[in-house]
Amino acid sequence: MHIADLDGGNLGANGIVGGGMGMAIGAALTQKIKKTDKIVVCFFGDGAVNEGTFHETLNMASIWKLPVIFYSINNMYGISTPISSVINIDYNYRRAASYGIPGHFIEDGNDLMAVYNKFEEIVKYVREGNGPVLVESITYRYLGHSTSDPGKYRTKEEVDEWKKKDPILRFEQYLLDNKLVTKKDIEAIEKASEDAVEESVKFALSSPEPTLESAFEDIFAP
Ligand SMILES: Cc1ncc(C[n+]2csc(CCOP(=O)(O)OP(=O)(O)O)c2C)c(N)n1
Ligand SMILES: [Mg+2]
Repeated sequence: MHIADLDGGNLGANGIVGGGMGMAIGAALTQKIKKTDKIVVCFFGDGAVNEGTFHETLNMASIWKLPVIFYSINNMYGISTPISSVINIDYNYRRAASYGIPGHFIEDGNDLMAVYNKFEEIVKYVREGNGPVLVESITYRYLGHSTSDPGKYRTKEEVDEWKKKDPILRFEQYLLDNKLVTKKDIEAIEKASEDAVEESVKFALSSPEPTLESAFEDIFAP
C-alpha cells in the first residue's frame, strides 16, 4: 500500500482514508501557479466519500478551478460496510453537481478500454483549464480489505461472479482478438512482471533496517 514513485509522478498512497485528497489539490495548485500543463488524478475508495476532506477539497478545487480529477473507485464496500448503507443516493458521482463541476460515471470499471476512452475525454477537459471533475467507476476486490478481513459480509457466489469480469483477463482477450499481441507476448509480460516483483522482494529483504535518525529526516520544524 505504501508505495510512491515521485519521478513517475506518483505522490504515494495514504493510510488515512481520504488523506490523499488534500495533497492532490496542493499538487494541482502547484501546477496551476507554475503554469505547467500537468494535471492530478486523485484515487480513493468508496469508504472515503463521507470524509470531511472529500467535501472540502472538491469545493476548494472547484472555486479555484484546479486541474484535478477526483476518481472514486466504488467496489461497493468500505472494508465490510456496504456503500448503500452509508449514502442515500445511488451513486457518488452525482454529488459533483453540488460543487458546480461535471460528474462522470463509468458503469463497468473493469472494462479497461471504457475507462481509457472516458479518461481521454476528461483529461482533455481538465488540461484545457476548465477546473476539476469527479469520476466514479464500479469495480470489485476479490480478496479481503486486509488479511484480517474474513469476508463474511458477502457470498462466495458474489465474489465468483465478479471474477468472471476480471479486467486483466478481459483486456488480454481484447488484445488477442485485435491481433495486437500473441500468447507468447503475454507470457513474456507475465514473466517480466513476476521477475520484477521477486527482485523487489529480494532487494527489500536484503536491505538494512532504517536507522532511528532517519525518522527525523525531511521534517519541517520552524
Ligand atoms: C480517517 C480514517 N478513518 C478510518 C480508517 C480505518 N479504515 C481503514 S480502511 C477503511 C475503509 C476503506 O474503504 P475503501 O476505501 O472503500 O476500501 P476497500 O474496503 O474497498 O478496500 C477504514 C474506515 C482510516 N484508515 N482512516
Ligand atoms: Mg471500497
